[in-house]
Parts: sequence; C-alpha cells; structure tokens
Amino acid sequence: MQTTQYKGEGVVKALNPKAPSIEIDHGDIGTLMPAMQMEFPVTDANLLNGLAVNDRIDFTVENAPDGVKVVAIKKK
Ligand SMILES: [Cu+2]
Repeated sequence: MQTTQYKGEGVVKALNPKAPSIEIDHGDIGTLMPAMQMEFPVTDANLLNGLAVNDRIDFTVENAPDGVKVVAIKKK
C-alpha cells in the first residue's frame, strides 16, 4: 500500500497534545472517507499549537501503511 495524501475541512472538537491527536468533525475526505466526527493521530504535537475547540480548519491527511494521520493543519 502506498502513502496518499488527502485534503479535508472540518471543525476542531478536541485537542490532545500528549497523544498527540485531534478530534475533528470533518466533511467528505475525497475517496478516503465520508463526513464524520473522529480522532486522528497527528505526526507532530506542534501542529496543534494555536488551535482551539470549535476552530474551523483545513487539514491534510496521509493514508500510510501504519494508519491514517494528520500531517498538516491550517486554521481558516
Ligand atoms: Cu473520518
């Protein structure tokens, strides 16, 4: 399986810098998944800096062999 990146949009529902992870209420993510609220691991806790619950974000998800991870986040 190869690594593929997808763009997503959503609203921050929880931040967990210790995991590190982020819970997002997101819209459809291309062919990866439909809209839902879920927790994603993030590749670096620094991606969560400056974010707060209910912020609207654009984010990039990587579908790697070891699972789905958020690799970039941009506040709207
Ligand atoms: Cu999802």
